[in-house]
Amino acid sequence: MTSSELLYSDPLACAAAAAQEIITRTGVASHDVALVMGSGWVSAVDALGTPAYECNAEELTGFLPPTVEGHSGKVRSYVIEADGKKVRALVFLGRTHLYEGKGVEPVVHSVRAAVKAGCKVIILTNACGAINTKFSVGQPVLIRDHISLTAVSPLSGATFVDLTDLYSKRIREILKREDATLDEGVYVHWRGPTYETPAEIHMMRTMGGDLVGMSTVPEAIAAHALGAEILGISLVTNAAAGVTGKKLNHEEVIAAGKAAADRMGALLKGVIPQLF
Ligand code: 8IG
Repeated sequence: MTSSELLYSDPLACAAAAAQEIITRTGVASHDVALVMGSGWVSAVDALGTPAYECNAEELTGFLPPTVEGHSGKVRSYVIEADGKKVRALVFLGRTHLYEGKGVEPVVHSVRAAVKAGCKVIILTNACGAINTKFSVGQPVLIRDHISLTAVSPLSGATFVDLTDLYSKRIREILKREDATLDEGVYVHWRGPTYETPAEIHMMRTMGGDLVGMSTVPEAIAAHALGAEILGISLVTNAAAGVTGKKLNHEEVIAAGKAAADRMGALLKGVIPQLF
């Protein structure tokens, strides 16, 4: 069976195989935390120092080659030391999205592999549009909760998973203690690859959505279902459709992300050891 066939026929076995490869290649029996770096967040990992290990994600079982600009498709292992603690961090530079049309399995494969490789905390970062006008471009926002508008779940079968504390309140409080300027919001998951119409943004605002993007939600659900604690951080890179009257442009979105990434990298580095 090819690695891609295994991904679709037995996704958890595929994740376990990838985890074993990560353990063997890094020589780290158990990582503590995984970070998934979305658009614009890739440079935030510079704050984590020099990686102890790096490979191309596609060398590992079940990982697809990257397709989106700003997503480099690397897997790295870092040692983060602070307060006398030594934390092992697994970092995924880039992710697979639902809009790529390959189904949900490749979207959640990295976080499943991370949990199987020992990670107890999964940090999901993304770039998003702001529905709520209190958020400005370049602002990082903690995800407090989500609304899924894709009708897609990474889970199937009679597994009725509780999502009342999906985005860990414990972790959000630690981040807000470290940086009192951090605000929180409800993230709406939109399949894409189209951005929303202004009418759809109006609908999302009416529903209670603050932020909108095309990632994070399936990964949060899949990792939580395997027992991990989740932190989601969205970097606002544009006002959502119809909010300013301007059209949305992917290049602008990438540029706005880079500007704020350094600050977030330093924040994450300081906070990660406190989570354990
Ligand atoms: I960055 O305005 C980014 N990603 N759906 N809408 C959706 N995804 C996004 C947006 C946006 N901005």
